[in-house]
Amino acid sequence: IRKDLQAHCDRYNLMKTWFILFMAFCNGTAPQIYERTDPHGFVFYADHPTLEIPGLLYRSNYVSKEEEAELLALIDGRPWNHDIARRTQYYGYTYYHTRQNIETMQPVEQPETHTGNLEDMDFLMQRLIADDFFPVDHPPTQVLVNEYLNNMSIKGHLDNVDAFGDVIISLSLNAPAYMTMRSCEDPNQVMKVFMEERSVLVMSGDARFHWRHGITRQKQVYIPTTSDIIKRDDTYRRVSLTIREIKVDGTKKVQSGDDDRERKF
Ligand SMILES: O=C(O)CCC(=O)C(=O)O
Repeated sequence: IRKDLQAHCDRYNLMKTWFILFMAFCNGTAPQIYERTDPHGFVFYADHPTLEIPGLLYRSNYVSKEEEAELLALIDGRPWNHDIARRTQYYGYTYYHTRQNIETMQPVEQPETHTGNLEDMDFLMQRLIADDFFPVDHPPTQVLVNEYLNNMSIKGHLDNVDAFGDVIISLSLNAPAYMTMRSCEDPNQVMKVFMEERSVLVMSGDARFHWRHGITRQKQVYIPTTSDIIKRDDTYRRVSLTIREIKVDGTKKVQSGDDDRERKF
């Protein structure tokens, strides 16, 4: 009987081990994420322990849950553009997508309010200026809203230097994601930075001009603060606000003959 019991226990333990391994496989293994501090002393999380990207700042909980809900209600009450795979909206000035041969993305007239008024998000713009992220004489003049469902991505890119100012800010709403930062000079230098919902990621200096940023396709997002894993499945929805100063005179309308090798979608 003892032998039988022992065999039974061994079988049970083996099955338990396989079950744990199977669950770990299904959930994906947690990536190695490091707690870091940005140059202003604020904590951020990244998959590299030491790599420094000058000009990269992070603030968690930059907007409150109430403000997040208000922004989402405002956005969801406005029409979406369906020109590309993910839905988008513009507040303030529209950017002429120089490499996109899509007419609706390159209106002949510059409409000041393509989707919505930037004034509707004024509290946020004023906060970003008060916190010195944008200089007073170069305030943000455009917000591009991107909606990422499932495991939608945005290819690594530099924002057009002729069209946009020196600071690019991404505010995450509703769900987190990782921003992949890759050095233009040395593409082997790469770091994924965690963007929690309600946080802002600020890119200026090198981070804006010498590092590409993008969001890679991922089936899940690891939350370093809780060790939870969020699935990027049909339930996932991240809405981001890309906040920038648009240099209206610097934008370039599409020319026939422009190629689209640098397009970012
Ligand atoms: O969704 C984001 O956080 C990034 C969006 C972005 O890079 C862009 O709109 O150019």
